[in-house]
Amino acid sequence: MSYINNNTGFPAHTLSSRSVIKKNMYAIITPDGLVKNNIYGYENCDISILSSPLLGASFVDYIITVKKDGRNLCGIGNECEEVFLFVIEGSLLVYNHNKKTELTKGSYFFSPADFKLYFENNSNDNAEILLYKRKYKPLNNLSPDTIYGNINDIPYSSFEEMDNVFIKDLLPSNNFAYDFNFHILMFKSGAGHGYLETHIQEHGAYILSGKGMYNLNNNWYGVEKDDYIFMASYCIQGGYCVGKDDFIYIYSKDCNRDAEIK
Ligand code: UGY
Ligand code: MN
Repeated sequence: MSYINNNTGFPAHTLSSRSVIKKNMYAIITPDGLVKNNIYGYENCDISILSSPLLGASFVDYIITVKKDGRNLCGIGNECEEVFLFVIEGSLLVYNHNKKTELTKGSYFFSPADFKLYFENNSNDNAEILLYKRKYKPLNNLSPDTIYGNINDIPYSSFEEMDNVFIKDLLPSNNFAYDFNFHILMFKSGAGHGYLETHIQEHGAYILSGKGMYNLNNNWYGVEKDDYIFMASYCIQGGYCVGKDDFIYIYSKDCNRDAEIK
């Protein structure tokens, strides 16, 4: 039950949750249980914070319902923080000092550090967005460009040579100006990872379609559309598509930087 799925009030059953929180390792955050946060600069928006440093992430993810006339004109991000916005449902005018565009379902906008990102919902319908921000890790004098696009315009490539798992890269890969990427991973019915991954990179993943069985640090969980998964550095991870529908999620992954000695 939650504001986000219009399911509030007296429960029909005893209280329960599919969410699982293992701070500093992984979390499954389901729509049931989300609560609203008030954040300065956001008008007519319902905001829930998903990953954050308090959970063990180096980044912050938000799920935001931008209602009619909803907007952020104060700007998101600063000279050190880069921002990535993905439209799950609806449409939204999004801009920084460099580029401006109307985003529709499946569209995304990357705004580098130094620029603030602004948005306005000028439509009559709600827009549902996933917002990600992180501290940019500069390298030499490289600087990434503002980028926008739509996942439907990016072709799938086979994932690790499998013919039933596919991937899309939303930002340029093999370009050291960028220190993270967003990807779409799609599993056909019955398909799964070839192995359980163990890696230094973190992920925040939002399930766009279907159902899966997902392994997080050697524990199996059922997950489904609109669930969110946080995977910390070195969290063992992988899964299978369960059921008829393709299992698809969008996820962030840091990249192109060496590990630091503190
Ligand atoms: O790119 C990745 O690391 C991705 N395959 N991880 C994941 O799906 N959990
Ligand atoms: Mn991974």
